Amino acid sequence: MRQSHQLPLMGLLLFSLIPRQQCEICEVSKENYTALNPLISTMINSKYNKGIQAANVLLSLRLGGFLSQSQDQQLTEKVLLATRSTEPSLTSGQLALAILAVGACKGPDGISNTFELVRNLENKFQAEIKNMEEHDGNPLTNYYQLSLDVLALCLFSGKYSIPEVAEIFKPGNKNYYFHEQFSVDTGAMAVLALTCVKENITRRQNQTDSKDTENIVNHTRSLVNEILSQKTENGLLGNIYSTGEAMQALFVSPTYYNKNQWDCQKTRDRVLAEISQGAFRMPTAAAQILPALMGKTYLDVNKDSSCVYGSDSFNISTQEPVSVTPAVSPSEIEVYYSVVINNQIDNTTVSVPNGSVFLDVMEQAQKENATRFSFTAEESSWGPYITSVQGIKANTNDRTYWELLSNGEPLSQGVGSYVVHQKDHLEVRWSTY
Ligand code: B12
Repeated sequence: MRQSHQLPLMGLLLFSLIPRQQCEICEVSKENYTALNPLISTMINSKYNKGIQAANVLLSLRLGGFLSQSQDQQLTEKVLLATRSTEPSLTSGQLALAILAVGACKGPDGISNTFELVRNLENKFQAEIKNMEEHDGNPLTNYYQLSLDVLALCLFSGKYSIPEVAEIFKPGNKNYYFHEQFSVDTGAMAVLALTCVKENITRRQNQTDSKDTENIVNHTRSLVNEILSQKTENGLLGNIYSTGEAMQALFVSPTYYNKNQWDCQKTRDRVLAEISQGAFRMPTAAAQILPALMGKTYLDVNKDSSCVYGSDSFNISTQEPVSVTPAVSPSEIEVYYSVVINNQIDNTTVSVPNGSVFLDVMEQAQKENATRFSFTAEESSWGPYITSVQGIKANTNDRTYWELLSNGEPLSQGVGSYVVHQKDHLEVRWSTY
């Protein structure tokens, strides 16, 4: 890390960078907490295929203080167990999430076991940077995970270089974009990470080059503006699944935008409406939206305070979210399915039971013709992720993946969640992001 000897000057500069305005957070009021019940029940009652998928959920429920002591213990053990398994090795972002979750507060034993994990994360973060140097700026994973890495290292006293962070997180870097479209989720996570780094510098009067600090501030401002530019008519920031983390980013950066640039209440009310429509049935989706609705952010992770526990008998709503499938429809539906690789197209028509998801269509097509429609999928925190089709594998070093579309439009859900409709034109397309 570079050293500066101009401490008095630095102090002045840093003082001028401290947020002057009180942060405006529009959390759901206590009387309306029942609106959050579907989220909490989705998370508490979910079955996890891989322990690490519980990290997001544990983090979210700990921030809200919704777990009983025994539920907390169970989830923590699950996450810790996953961090110890060597096969498959965790990605840097998975480990960072585990650190945030396990270290979010001190458990009943009064300790948070993150020391070893943080050392391990320092190495994984370096491996991401090395990969970028060797592969045209492409990390092993993505910038969302690099942001999680920096956030966890920053909150848990891990080692990272401030000049390196200032360099990596420059706005305009291709890793903030997929298909040239700004990724609000990624930008939001980067704002949280950069805000933590800046607060650390300020708190410690860290001997950092003032140019690096200034860069971090400017990067944050620019990312906040990009997030705000993705505001939609109905109040969402990006789409429904990026809105929670974008809200967190805007909560922690109130000095970078004017009050009239964001109607926080409108965003919150839209999200509440979507909860009742069943948009957050996936535990990860629920976990990512809950903190913001409680007025919390990942910067509220406090490794020094004891966990707050709720009661075991948390009143989980038994009311099911409104169903999205039409009430009257034939029991079998017909859909068109294509695999598109550059100019080569393989088409078929598949018959599946009404209410089927995209994955059912892919499985049916594969059953009917294994050569043209073979595929592989890996379980992830958002459900099954398509990793290869016809033996062609997605690769982060080349920024390639299998894109999902319906009627020519990219889907905002995965193959395990998207419910197909009669005569849908489904497509998996070999793409570069
Ligand atoms: C990076 C990213 C990608 C990269 C992944 C490759 C890479 N370079 O890492 C790319 C650009 C290829 C991608 C693709 C897709 N993505 Co994406 N992606 C993300 C992002 C920004 C971060 C994921 C991450 O690293 N998480 C942190 C780590 C620790 O968790 P993880 O579970 O181990 O992460 C892995 C999985 O999340 C997986 N993954 C990434 N996207 C998706 C989407 C789905 C549906 C699944 C099952 C898995 C998956 O890749 C990650 C790295 O291995 C998230 C944002 C978010 N809020 O989570 C969106 C997000 C998860 N993606 C989303 C979507 C919709 C997709 C696509 C379906 C888009 C499409 N129309 O094709 C495809 C997946 C298609 C497929 N093959 O199955 C949505 C999912 C919403 C939902 N309800 O299901 C999110 C939330 C973005 C959003 N706000 O809409 N994605």
